[in-house]
Amino acid sequence: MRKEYREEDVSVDRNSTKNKIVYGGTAFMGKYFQPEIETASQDQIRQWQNERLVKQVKHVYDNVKMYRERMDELGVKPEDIKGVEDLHKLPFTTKDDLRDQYPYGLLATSLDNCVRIHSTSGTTGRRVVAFYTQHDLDLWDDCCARAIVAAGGSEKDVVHVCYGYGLFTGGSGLHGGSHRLGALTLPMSSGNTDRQIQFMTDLGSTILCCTPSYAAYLAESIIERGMRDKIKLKAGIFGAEAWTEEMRHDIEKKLGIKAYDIYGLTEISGPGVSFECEEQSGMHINEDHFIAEVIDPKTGEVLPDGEKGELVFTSITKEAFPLLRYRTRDICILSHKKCSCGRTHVKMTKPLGRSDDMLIVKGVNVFPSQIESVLLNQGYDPNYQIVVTRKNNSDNIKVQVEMSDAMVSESADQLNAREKKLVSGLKGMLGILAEVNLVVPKTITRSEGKAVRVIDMRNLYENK
Ligand code: DLL
Repeated sequence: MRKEYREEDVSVDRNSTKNKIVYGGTAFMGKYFQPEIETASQDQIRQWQNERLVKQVKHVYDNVKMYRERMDELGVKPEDIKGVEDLHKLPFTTKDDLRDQYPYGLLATSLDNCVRIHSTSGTTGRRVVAFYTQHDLDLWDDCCARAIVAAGGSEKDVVHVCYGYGLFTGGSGLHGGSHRLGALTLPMSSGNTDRQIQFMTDLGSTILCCTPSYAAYLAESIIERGMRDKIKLKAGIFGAEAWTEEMRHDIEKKLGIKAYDIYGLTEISGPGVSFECEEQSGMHINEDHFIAEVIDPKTGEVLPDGEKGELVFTSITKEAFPLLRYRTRDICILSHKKCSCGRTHVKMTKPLGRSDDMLIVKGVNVFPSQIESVLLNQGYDPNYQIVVTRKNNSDNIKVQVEMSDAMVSESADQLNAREKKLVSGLKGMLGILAEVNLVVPKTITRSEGKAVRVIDMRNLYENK
């Protein structure tokens, strides 16, 4: 049934990606990975979106009970959706929906057709899992290949991927994009900085893919080891967490490269939902696969271009895990202004904040509620504060927890043991190491309104 997408997909000949990409008689020599898509007229993009949305809505209505029920409740039938102008009639999807439907509730195809699963970091009881058919992976690879080419990449490059591999989408996403492009791919995964630098110098890595904080750390380590003139890097593709322009300039200067942003989320596929081009001002959203809206997070009202609000995506080509109007909680601004790179797809700003309380610490998504559940499970009251700092480009998370009155009289050994137990509980829940300090009762300032649970001292989001 999903064959239609394959026939109508506008894509370059898969076998020709080792060759020059020729468009309109001009050899772009890799300026775009899929020029006919990336530079299509906005009318053409709208037409693809209309056609694909109509099919997608029917697909989810026929195959996903939750969407069928939601649409029935709203009195919307698939036939009512004739194109993007009807998008607002469809229900939103939230992360809670994904948790509630864990694991198979939102699967829109038979499990036999799926070839891959990814999952978001964080381990609150029910995780968020996303499924992919081979076709979904192919389209995701295309998106990441577009990002690599936009960063100046070609089949001649050595793409050093040190995003984590595994359930996290970072490693597999950029890896797939690099393969699709025909570049030489170094599947390094994260960690082991000495080995990263050794491979980078021995094998002449030219494009670095990792989180911006790891890129900054690598840059420092390379300089410390006196290896700066041994590396051949020319570009970096950094994302998965917020980073500032200052950080970009710092990394660019230290490594002598151009640093490009890349955005994405597991629920929608992974990295490559949008990516930066040579202008380095905003990320082009792959609109042939994802329809983007910006809404007022409080009212759900759709906002016009240029207004700041919560980013919402509808995936229009996904087979296995298609989401309608998924609320990302990322605060952004969209712009259809002409871009000097020639790409026509709408641009989003870097995320300017979140409309929920999710933190990204050491690349891992952390919700204060996860921390709270560990504390409560170990018999503490919910009087705590989370302090996040960044030193030498490395994140540190500290949780201050109030003792009960009875605990105050315990010995230092007993309290140490308590702290250790909390550290290990948090490691199990979050997957990262958090420092824990037990503090005397009533130390943590009580709030008259919403409790201030998180003090994030990193200032990651620029004020716009
Ligand atoms: O972080 C996917 C990814 C991997 C993107 C590698 C880019 C590079 P999740 O773990 O599901 O997926 O986290 C998604 O991370 O909603 C944003 O809040 C944040 N995020 C992702 N990219 C950026 C970015 C991956 N470039 C969540 N700038 C998203 C700021 C980002 N925040």
